[in-house]
Amino acid sequence: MPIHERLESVYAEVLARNPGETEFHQAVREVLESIGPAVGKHPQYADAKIVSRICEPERQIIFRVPWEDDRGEIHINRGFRMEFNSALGPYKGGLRFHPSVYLGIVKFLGFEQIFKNSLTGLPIGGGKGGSDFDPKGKSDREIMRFCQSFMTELHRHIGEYTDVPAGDIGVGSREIGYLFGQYKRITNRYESGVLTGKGLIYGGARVRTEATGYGTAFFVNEMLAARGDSFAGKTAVVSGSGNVAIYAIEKVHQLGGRVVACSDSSGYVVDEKGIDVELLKEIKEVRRERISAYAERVSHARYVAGQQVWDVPCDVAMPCATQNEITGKEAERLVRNGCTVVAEGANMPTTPEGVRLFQDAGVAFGPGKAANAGGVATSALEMQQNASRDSWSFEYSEDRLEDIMRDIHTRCLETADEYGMPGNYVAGANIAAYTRVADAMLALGLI
Ligand code: NDP
Ligand code: 2IT
Repeated sequence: MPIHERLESVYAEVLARNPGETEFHQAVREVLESIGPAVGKHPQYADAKIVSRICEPERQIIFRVPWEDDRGEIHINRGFRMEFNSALGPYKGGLRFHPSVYLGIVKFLGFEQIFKNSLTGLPIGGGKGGSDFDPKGKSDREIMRFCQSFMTELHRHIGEYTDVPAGDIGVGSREIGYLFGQYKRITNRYESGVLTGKGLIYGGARVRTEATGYGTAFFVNEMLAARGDSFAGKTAVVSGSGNVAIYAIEKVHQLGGRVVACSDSSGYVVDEKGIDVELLKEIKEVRRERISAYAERVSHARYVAGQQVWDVPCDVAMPCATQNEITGKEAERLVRNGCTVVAEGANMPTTPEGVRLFQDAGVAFGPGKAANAGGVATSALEMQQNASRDSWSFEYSEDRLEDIMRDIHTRCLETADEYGMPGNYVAGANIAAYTRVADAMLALGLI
């Protein structure tokens, strides 16, 4: 889709200001292509240069993270925090530890987060951070020392009313624990609301661990219901086998579907009887092994090394690993194999060509900023519980999550209808999210 003519110069400026940051360009382009109809309808936004302002982060923090490994050797990593937009609330978004992290990835993730957080309807702005640190193969002590060094700099930039990080790729409850411990030590404050995704014993919230995956499955359930269908008898394929993937699989099974394959960056496993989630948790969360270990333990399962999981036929595809994992080639294969619903548990896992192929083929396509918003939404619920020093039950928290996902789904479809693009979840999500942020920015004046 072309960019609305009034937004062409904004995109040119983003390219010029952020050279080489291809993932950021991609994320901005997708939003600019979608919000064209809103530009004509709301001239007040253009007059206030809202889109240009949204594309420029409020604050970008880059810092050195020195740490010592178990042999006493010193390593230097780079840390980032992108405080992108705080019109709706404190900056909110995860931290990613992965060797591929650089400015372009942190910016794309921070930019996406503004819109995702807006869609939740909750009072959270957009931010993201991380490091090019590779947690794979590191000992527990090394992870702890890295997290302590990372927080030694980050602490001065965050706070429960300022910026509230959480997990993302390579950052789970273990890392959040070490980060929180160091924040508490440096500031001498038990400020629970400064981080989310905490362990239950020190201020965490029930369902936060499960929230992103569960939320994505709830979103698919709504997409199916909107087509008069359900999970009953459906097969699904999930990429990844980390936090989002594991709990997406668990909830798909609870909703009556069957996940027949999942993966990691080395390959994928197929289990036609349905992935055994308890075994998957044992392998990935407790033992931190590779996905190939699943096929070693389950005699009827098979492991395929070095290939993408999208070769496996399915009704529903849920990419839950990383950006750009479904290109045109994978999208074509999924469509050819009969896939009718795709929902992104990961952030931007489908390339623009992939999205176009799905939409042209009539596949229901749920973009990440809508489908995976359950994680950050439950983080906002964690902040709410921390602020009131309360702790909700699992059932109540899960009901809240399901309601939020249903509301996001409805908002996407209603907005797509209102702007003349029925069934287009991408347009619906982007326009609904954008107008909420834009209205808040207008109300707050030129800041
Ligand atoms: P985890 O670190 O728990 O798991 C990541 C999974 O994806 C692993 O199986 C990993 O395999 C695989 N993966 C990561 N990078 C690559 C890569 N470059 N190529 C192939 N496979 C890869 O992360 P999460 O489950 O938390 O995050 C997954 C996705 O979901 C990300 O896009 C994240 O931004 C998004 N997300 C996460 C949320 C959360 O609450 N955690 C919320 C919303 C979105 P391997 O172990 O081999 O690296
Ligand atoms: O991409 C995401 O939404 C996350 N990694 C979760 C962010 C959060 O603050 O819970």
